[in-house]
Amino acid sequence: MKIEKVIVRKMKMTMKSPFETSFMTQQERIFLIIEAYGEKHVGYGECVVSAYPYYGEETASTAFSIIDEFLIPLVIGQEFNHPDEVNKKFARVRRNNMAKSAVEAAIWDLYAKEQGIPLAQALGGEKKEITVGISLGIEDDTNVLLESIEGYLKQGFKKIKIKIKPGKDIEVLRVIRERFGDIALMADANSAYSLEDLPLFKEMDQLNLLMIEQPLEHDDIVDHRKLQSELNTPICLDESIHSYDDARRAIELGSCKVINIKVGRVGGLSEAKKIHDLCQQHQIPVWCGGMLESGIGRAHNIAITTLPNFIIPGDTAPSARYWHEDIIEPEIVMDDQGHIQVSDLPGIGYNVVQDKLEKYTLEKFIYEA
Ligand code: OSB
Ligand code: MG
Repeated sequence: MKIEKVIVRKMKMTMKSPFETSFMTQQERIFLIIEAYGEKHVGYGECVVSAYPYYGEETASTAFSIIDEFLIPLVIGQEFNHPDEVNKKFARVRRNNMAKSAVEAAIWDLYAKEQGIPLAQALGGEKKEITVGISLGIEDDTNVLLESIEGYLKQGFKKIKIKIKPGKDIEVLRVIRERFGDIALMADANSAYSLEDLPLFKEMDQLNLLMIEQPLEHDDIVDHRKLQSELNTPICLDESIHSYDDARRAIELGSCKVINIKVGRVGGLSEAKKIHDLCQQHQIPVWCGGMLESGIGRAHNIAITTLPNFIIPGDTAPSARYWHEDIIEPEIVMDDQGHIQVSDLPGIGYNVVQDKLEKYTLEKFIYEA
């Protein structure tokens, strides 16, 4: 497979409603879409950045700069037998995982299309459908959150994840437990706490949560180990895991019992698969996290979730939860049991609608071999 041409688009899409986390509120999504052209097909990848370096250090501008200056020169005009080779080529560039992942994902899609097989199959996945939950932002009024949880449970979502921050945590979780009983419930702190909050986590430990996601610092695995040793509730790491070796070290230390695999955060599908396999060997269940993606990133998430150790419902909710209109066709839909069917069409398995892609494109850059 030769990469004949690459197009990078700076995109802007506005979500139906604002999404509040412990680090910011966002409604406008600024991100990148990559198109990788072979002789006959085009593969798509999404760079799951935002305009701000508040979740991780990358932004749409830094990712564009790394892709433009360093990553495209490593792939343009090059011949690849398999997308795993892209991951190896990019290894010399330190970090910048969301930038790497976007280019690599486009090449994975191109590869699967050239093979005439679904991306899920190219990755070694066997599930025909995946099961998903929903990630809900912080609400000023807890009643608003309760009403929306009620609606999402009726729609069929199999896991409720709420965002927490200091002052908006234990009480909210308690009220949800009281109202909805034994639902699959978890909390994501996005690094808003420290070990000094141990008494708070001890209380949370009484609520039978599925897990607590990334309670402590974004780059920590030592304090998380201390916290995990004090709790029965599994700790799930998100921000702290950027690579196979990060996952290996966190598992070795006992810093978590679950890992959230985000393709962008770990630098691509090849690395995500390696982390999946490692976790499977160590009986660490994984699930696929989300970054408020458009349909393109969402399709990649569905494909990786077909691997067998993605046991816990992920954050890949259907298109309509985020967008008035998505840029793919058909949109991603979920049945009333929280299932999304895996497409059996080649590559990501969804058509990218050209006029919608153009409609949300702020700037477009073309690279030719
Ligand atoms: O920590 O998982 C996170 C969204 C943006 C940045 C970080 C996170 C999230 C989510 C939303 O939880 C997941 C989604 O619905 O895509
Ligand atoms: Mg998270």
